[in-house]
Parts: sequence; structure tokens; C-alpha cells
Amino acid sequence: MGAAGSVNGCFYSANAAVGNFDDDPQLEIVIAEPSEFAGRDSGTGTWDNTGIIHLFNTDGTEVSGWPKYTQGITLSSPVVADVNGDGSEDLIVGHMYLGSSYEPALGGVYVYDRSGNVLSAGRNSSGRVSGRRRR
Ligand SMILES: [Ca+2]
Ligand SMILES: [Ca+2]
Repeated sequence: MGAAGSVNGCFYSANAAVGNFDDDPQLEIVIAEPSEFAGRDSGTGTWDNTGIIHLFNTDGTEVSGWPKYTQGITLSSPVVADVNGDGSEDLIVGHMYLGSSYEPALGGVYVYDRSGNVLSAGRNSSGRVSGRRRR
């Protein structure tokens, strides 16, 4: 493929996804991962859950307006589909939130449009993201 974009050296086994997110005919490459800010604060025991979504052209350059920082890290593969039926690709990403070692992990599913705007999110009425608790 020849793409040479810069990511954060994430070692998780998530795959990239491809789709056409701009006005040129070439496909773009989506990578979602924990951002450079994500990690555990050893002083407070809490986690920074800032994630990042990269959108690369096939020449390795980042698409204008990307990357996007997210509230929630991603350790799984993004999915591309036209969720809202407007004829443009959308991006489906699972986000995970880590708290202290005593707080269970929460997760949710977010849908972003081709510009990175959130179309829908798996939040419940409490404002927390709904999802399965880790055991
Ligand atoms: Ca394109
Ligand atoms: Ca769409």
C-alpha cells in the first residue's frame, strides 16, 4: 500500500479500515487508537481516556481536518459504512473508558461522519457511556 502516516506505535491488534471520506476518488485509511495523552496517572490512579482517529490518504498524508481526538480510547477495528444514508461514508468506532483499578471499564459505540462530527453515541441518560462491564 505504501502509506507512511505517523501513528502512536499502538501495539493492539486492531486493523485499519478503508473508505472514501473526501471528494477525491481514492480511498482513505482509518486508524483509531489511544492518543499520545492516554494512560494511567500513577498519582491519582485514574486514566486519561483521550483517543485519536487518523484518516490518511494513500500517500501517507493526513486528510485535511484530521486527526480527531475522542473521549474514549479505541482498541478495536473501526468499521466504515453509510449509516445515515446520505451517500457519504461514516465511521463506526468502539470507545473504551478506563477508571481506577477498582472502577469497571465502560464502553460505547460512536458513529462519526466523514468530517469527524459525532452522528450518534451509545450514551445513556446519566451521561455515561453504556456498554458491558469488564470482569
Ligand atoms: Ca477519497
Ligand atoms: Ca453517511
